[in-house]
Amino acid sequence: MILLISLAFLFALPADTFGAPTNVAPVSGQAISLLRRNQSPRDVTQWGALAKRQRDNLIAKYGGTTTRKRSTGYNLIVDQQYDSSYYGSLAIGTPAVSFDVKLDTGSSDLWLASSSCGTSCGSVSTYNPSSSSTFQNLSTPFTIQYDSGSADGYVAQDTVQMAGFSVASQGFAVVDAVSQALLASPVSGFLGLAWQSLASSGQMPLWQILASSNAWDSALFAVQLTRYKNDSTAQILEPGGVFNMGYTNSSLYTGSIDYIDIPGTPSYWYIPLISMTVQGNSISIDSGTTAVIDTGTTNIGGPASSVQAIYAQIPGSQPATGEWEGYYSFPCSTTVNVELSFGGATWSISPVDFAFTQTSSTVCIGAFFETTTGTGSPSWVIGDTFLKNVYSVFRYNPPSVGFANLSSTAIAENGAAGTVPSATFGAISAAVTNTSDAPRGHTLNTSLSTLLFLALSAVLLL
Ligand SMILES: *[C@@H]1O[C@H](CO)[C@@H](O)[C@H](O)[C@H]1NC(C)=O
Ligand SMILES: *[C@@H]1O[C@H](CO)[C@@H](O)[C@H](O)[C@H]1NC(C)=O
Ligand SMILES: *[C@@H]1O[C@H](CO)[C@@H](O)[C@H](O)[C@H]1NC(C)=O
Ligand SMILES: *[C@@H]1O[C@H](CO)[C@@H](O)[C@H](O)[C@H]1NC(C)=O
Ligand SMILES: *[C@@H]1O[C@H](CO)[C@@H](O)[C@H](O)[C@H]1NC(C)=O
Ligand SMILES: CC(=O)N[C@H]1CO[C@H](CO)[C@@H](O)[C@@H]1O
Repeated sequence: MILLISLAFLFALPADTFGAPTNVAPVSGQAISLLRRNQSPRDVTQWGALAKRQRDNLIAKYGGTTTRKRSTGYNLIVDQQYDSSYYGSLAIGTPAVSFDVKLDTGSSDLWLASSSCGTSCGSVSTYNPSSSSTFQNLSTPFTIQYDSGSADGYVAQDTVQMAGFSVASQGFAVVDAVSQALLASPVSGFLGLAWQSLASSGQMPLWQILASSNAWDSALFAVQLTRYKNDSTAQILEPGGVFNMGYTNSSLYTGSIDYIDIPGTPSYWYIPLISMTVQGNSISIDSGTTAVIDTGTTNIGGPASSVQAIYAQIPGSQPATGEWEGYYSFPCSTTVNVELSFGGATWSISPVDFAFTQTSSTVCIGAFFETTTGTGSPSWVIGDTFLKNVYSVFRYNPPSVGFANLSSTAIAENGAAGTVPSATFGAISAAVTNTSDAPRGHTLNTSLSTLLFLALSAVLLL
């Protein structure tokens, strides 16, 4: 979700827009080793494995021989409320407790609702600092303002695990208050997947620690998002695709990945927006226009003049009113084809995704809405409306965003009844310690102190 941009309707979708739920059948191959959301202390074997890997990492880092250094992992995503939002899961603390978190490439903070958050956090599962032996309070205030609400609390560190990776002393925020309905159960917080420079907490994001510390085979992550909005049997929660960490899964895309570099200092994942056509006709895009690629935004926001030009290509469309201000209505009988280019290949948006929702049997609301961003910020926000149509790759170095066509395997997962993944975290395949901001908040400078800290951790775990 984009910081400080107006998008009021994320959770305003009527739950019954797309039809009544029915039973779904389990699909095989969806499960990875699962631990449910309650307290999940690891057994001795797991601790031993962790200790061994920490030793291996240590040896690798300081020049010895090692069996394994880099790795990959994946987390199954959940599609919440007919493509409105997509979440994954991670585990935090010692003993580790898992939580569902919104996967948001449009922001950079990890935060979780805390056990001291009152009614504003609703009934979601909460993080209890006093139950974690590895919790460290950095005691600095945290506040983040999104397009659709804000969250407040304080900055802390703890061990975070995701998809088989473990980061000791991961900076994150413990949230005591959320201003609006930012959290739709079962989501307990956000996992910001953009760059550290955008982090309200100042902390380096989990993905960036893993990428920069060479924990990953390839310093990138990738996302495939499913489409359920046009499945009349869809439930509130459906399988949402996958979050690949440290690799791309060639079963999920065809052809090559078309990478576009970020044209400046990375903050958001932003790339040039070069051209756009609607029903085959070009929409004028100012040169120098950039777009944020944002898994945390449902739709696509752009400058008013461009959005007007888009709907000018659709006979019978008009500005929508009331709570839909900024959006446009159009006749549902019109099949709208939009194509975008960021400088390389041209990508299409399915007409199904363009038709965001329906307000009557004949009136549809388009997914493109008018928005204004801050001076110097990218003027477009490209959300899930587009991202459901491609396999998206977010690369650390050079900083770039890549897209590829979805494979038939990936497309077959759209609207395919399946089992919703539970909050999960895998066995630890790589452990990373954020050494420059280790416990107690001071900087460990020399390699020696780093070495001692890591060695101590390994010994304590044995
Ligand atoms: C962490 O520090 C903040 C700011 O001093 C404080 O409000 C909060 O209660 C502390 N949390 C815990 C669990 O000690
Ligand atoms: C949903 O839309 C996609 C893309 O156009 C299409 O392939 C699929 O068949 C549709 N599913 C249903 C249930 O209409
Ligand atoms: C790649 O994707 C396919 C299709 O979803 C899946 O069966 C396979 O397990 C995935 N492989 C990895 C390594 O993620
Ligand atoms: C993606 O698929 C479309 C439709 O099949 C095709 O026209 C286009 O060339 C493909 N793009 C790339 C980059 O492979
Ligand atoms: C850390 O210590 C090393 C060697 O003692 C020194 O060369 C380096 O400049 C120090 N770095 C910082 C950031 O203080
Ligand atoms: C090695 C590493 O990832 N260091 C980071 C630890 O966390 C601090 C604060 O977020 C970052 O500034 C460091 O770069």
